[in-house]
Amino acid sequence: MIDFLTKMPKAELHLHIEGSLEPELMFALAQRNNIPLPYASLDDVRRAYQFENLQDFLDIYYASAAVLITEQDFYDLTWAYLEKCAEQNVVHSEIFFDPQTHTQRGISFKTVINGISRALADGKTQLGISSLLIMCFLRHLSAEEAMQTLVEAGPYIGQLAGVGLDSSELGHPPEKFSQVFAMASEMGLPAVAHAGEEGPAEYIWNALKLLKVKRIDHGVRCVDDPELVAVLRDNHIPLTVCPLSNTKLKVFEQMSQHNILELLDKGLNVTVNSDDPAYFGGYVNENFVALYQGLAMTQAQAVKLAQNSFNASFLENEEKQALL
Ligand code: ES4
Ligand code: ZN
Repeated sequence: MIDFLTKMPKAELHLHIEGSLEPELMFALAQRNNIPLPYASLDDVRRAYQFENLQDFLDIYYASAAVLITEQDFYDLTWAYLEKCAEQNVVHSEIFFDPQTHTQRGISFKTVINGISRALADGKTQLGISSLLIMCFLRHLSAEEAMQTLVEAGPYIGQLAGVGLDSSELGHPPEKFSQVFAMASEMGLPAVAHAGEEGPAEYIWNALKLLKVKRIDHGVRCVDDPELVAVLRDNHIPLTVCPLSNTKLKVFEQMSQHNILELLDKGLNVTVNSDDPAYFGGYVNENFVALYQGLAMTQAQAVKLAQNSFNASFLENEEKQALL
């Protein structure tokens, strides 16, 4: 089964590129750029990566991003992720990046996007991996700052496939960003948003109604509202679910309690994704293996989840066919 899961072609739709920064690369970049780290060893890092909730994780995740300075750093980060994709037969990836994490500390938008984009272009030619880039706004920052970021992205709009919304969910509901998402839509960018990870089903409703999102990232709390589940199902709104992330951040105490297969049974278009693989214990394949080991996922369910990942992608139909 594990061999089957590895070989099965998959798409990933929920991956924060900053969350793919492995401790080894973090140490190497810290040294290259002369940035102090709060860790003396890899063991120290492992001890630090024990989270009680989303905010515990985010504090460490933003601090670690401080080692990313040059365009080459963003290239190296992205390339390392693409090499993992190649190993795991992830043939298409829709990648989030958080420009504000970097512009806030004086790194230019151009440095960030050029480094990531150059690696993605090489990923296509050298590894045969197709990819799209989704720019996320940090919801703990203001709507004005998100709007400024969207304006800054203007010259690079051809390199973007959409916009997203991430970071601390509770207290930062979708409606805070209604204007920003309306502007993005006018610019021709489709939207996704994290909703219903720690936040209530109401945030999923408002992401749909007010932000007009095409997909919900996480969305596992939709089960609290049967009417919402019906709307998600009838409108074929995909959920990009991240099983290892959810157990590491205690959205579910244990994998055996995760509701992804229940959502699949209800007819929802759910997909399996890694979120922040360097922090949560693995890439897409490790997530599939965890569902097999923790939830007794069958081969047929795995195939369905992988098919969903292509169907839920922003690829055109002909592009999807070419990958299958
Ligand atoms: C994130 Cl797991 C998660 N949730 C919300 N925002 C994020 N950014 C990176 N990982
Ligand atoms: Zn996420």
